[in-house]
Amino acid sequence: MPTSIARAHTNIALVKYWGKADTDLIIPQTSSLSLTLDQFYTDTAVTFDERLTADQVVVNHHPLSPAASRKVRHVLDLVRHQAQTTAFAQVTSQNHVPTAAGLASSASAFAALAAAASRAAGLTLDRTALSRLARRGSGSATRSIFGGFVEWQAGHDDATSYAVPFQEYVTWPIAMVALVLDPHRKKVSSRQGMQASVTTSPYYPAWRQVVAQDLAAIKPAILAQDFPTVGTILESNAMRMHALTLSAQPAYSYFNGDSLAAMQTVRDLRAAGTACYYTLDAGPNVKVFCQAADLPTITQRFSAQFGADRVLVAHPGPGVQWLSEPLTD
Ligand code: 2P0
Repeated sequence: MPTSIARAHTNIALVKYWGKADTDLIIPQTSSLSLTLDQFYTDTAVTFDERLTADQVVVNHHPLSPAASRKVRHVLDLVRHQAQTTAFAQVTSQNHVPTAAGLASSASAFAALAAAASRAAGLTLDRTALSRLARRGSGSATRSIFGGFVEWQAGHDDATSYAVPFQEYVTWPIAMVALVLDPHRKKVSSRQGMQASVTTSPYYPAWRQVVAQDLAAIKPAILAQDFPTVGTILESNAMRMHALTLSAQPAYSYFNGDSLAAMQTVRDLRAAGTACYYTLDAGPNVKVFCQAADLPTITQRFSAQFGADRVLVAHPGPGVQWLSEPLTD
């Protein structure tokens, strides 16, 4: 069967997904809203081949063990079921998320896998179906099918839980500065962490209300390009998500000392008149939401604090696309 190659970009949640209602189908407790980023992406090539005796998954030139490729094989099984084939697949993936960045690649990885694997198996899925398929690999991948501002509508079952574009083509001159504060793998995976928060944090019911309010408030602010309102919402939403880690039993945290220092620098920049706001995911790396005109001030400040090689700049990026060229490094 022919090889299909797809590219998908990472996304940063402005209103976070932190908890599942269904852990098998990856149905979230709440909806969420993200911005797809242009700088960080994954290219994935998939070929189904009757001669293979098992799925073979190679990421950044390294073959994955069967244990490490479990989530990938789960998505391949779903594709095989839909396409009514039993052929195993060769999957070759290149992450163009800077290797030491410690930025989440599961969103781009599973979105690219869903697009490449479905087409390689002869399926023609629309973007809603692709979003549902990507969701079965990793929740945040649901949103990376689309570009720009994207809402993952929680739904209540497999058919109703998928992402929709909120504003796919972004003309607003905004940027996201990613600070690489720790390149290592996180100790508590998102999957473990969010489940611990759902089952043990007494604040979880309040989080559901926070998300509903933040989604309702951030959407008109995005459309109005109201930078302080969007920034204020995304910063407080991130802090309230992280309150679910500190309030779990046992408590855990994704912050390190540099995360706290970077947050303080954002507050200092704001106090000095440069509007910018921070957000963090399930790791210590801080992302700073800013206006493009302020990039020189902001990148200089963080380069002085952490080193220029730890300061990466991204802008709004596109949705999933298929490529005709073979993968390159
Ligand atoms: C998000 N994160 O909305 C949130 C905010 C991290 C913090 O989605 O278990 O890798 O595969 O569904 O998508 C990261 O969790 O978790 C995540 P699974 P995922 O982007």
